[in-house]
Amino acid sequence: MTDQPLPPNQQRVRAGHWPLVGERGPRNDAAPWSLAIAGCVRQPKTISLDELRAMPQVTRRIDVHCVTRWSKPAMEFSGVPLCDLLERNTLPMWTSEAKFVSFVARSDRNHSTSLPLHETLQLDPLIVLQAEGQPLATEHGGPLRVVVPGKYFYKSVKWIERIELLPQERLGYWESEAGYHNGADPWQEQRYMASTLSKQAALRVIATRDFSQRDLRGINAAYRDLANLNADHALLRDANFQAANLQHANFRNANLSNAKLQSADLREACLVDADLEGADLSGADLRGCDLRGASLFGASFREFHVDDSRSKIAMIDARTRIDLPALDALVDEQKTCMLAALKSAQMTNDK
Ligand SMILES: Nc1nc2c(c(=O)[nH]1)N[C@H]1C(S)=C(S)[C@@H](COP(=O)(O)O)O[C@H]1N2
Ligand SMILES: [Mo]
Repeated sequence: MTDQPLPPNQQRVRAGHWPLVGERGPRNDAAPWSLAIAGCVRQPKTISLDELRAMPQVTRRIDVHCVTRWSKPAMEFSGVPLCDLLERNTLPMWTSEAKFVSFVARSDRNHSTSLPLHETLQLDPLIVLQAEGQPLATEHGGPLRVVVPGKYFYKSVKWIERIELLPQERLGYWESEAGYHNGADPWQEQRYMASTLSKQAALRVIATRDFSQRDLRGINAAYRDLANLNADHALLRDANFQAANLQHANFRNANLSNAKLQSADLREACLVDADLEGADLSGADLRGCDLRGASLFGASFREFHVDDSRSKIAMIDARTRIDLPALDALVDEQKTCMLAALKSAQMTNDK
């Protein structure tokens, strides 16, 4: 099972490692846990946690693929199949108006996501109570979460409290707030919505070299000269900076998750406190670059899926600043390569 190929541009996390993404805990609420099924149903129902625990449990191995490019294949989850709760095999509990399913969390922002009903029935999500043989940890959605096979993990809501059947689509939190693709198919790389920025608008803002505070998701700035760019607090998720000149650029606190920075020239650039989750920095020039406080889950510094001898590796020197503990967020092969690069940079310095 572990030899199966991963979806494009995903990387396997270290064994025993399960990254924490998004909200860290449920809403503070003394009420006992339960799951409500409501909306276009013949009869709304609420199932208590104890009732869920008493129902027949199934154990399944499900591949987890996060949009920020880490994967954890064949995780073992146990719980109750949603289709059992929806009584698919007896008299379905939904009415003919039901076309979509919205999953709502018991969390401060009422985090949610949704799927078309027909896809939900095909994918048969699991209402999970246990992961890897243990009760589900609170930060991973315990005591109960949804796990939807075959979709990026943002379709799997932690601390599920309510499942609503709807006649119309109601976009979820990441899909409406952050431009995540509503399809979420990892095999088709449906990560983000296409950028809404026109090419002309992109060129205009590139000419100003001031991206600070702006929402420029998905902007295409590949090969551009953006030396001294100010991108402080900019929203640059999924942006393309391949081979761009970004010398002395300021990306402090910028969101660069899944940005393409392959072979970018980031000499003396500031990436302090930037979100680099899933960013691709392979072959980037990071000499004198400051990455302290940057979040690096799923980031890469070296090309993968190519033979070792020719893979492009980020360039660093003794002035590159990076928190060693932050490297723990990298997958094994990336961490090893960065540690080796840091060590040899240090040795050059010592001479
Ligand atoms: N309630 C809630 N569920 C959520 C999220 C969230 O922020 N809040 N984030 C989603 C995303 S983007 C991912 S990748 C997974 C992460 O689950 P984990 O922290 O258990 O790895 O949860 C998903 N479900
Ligand atoms: Mo995610």
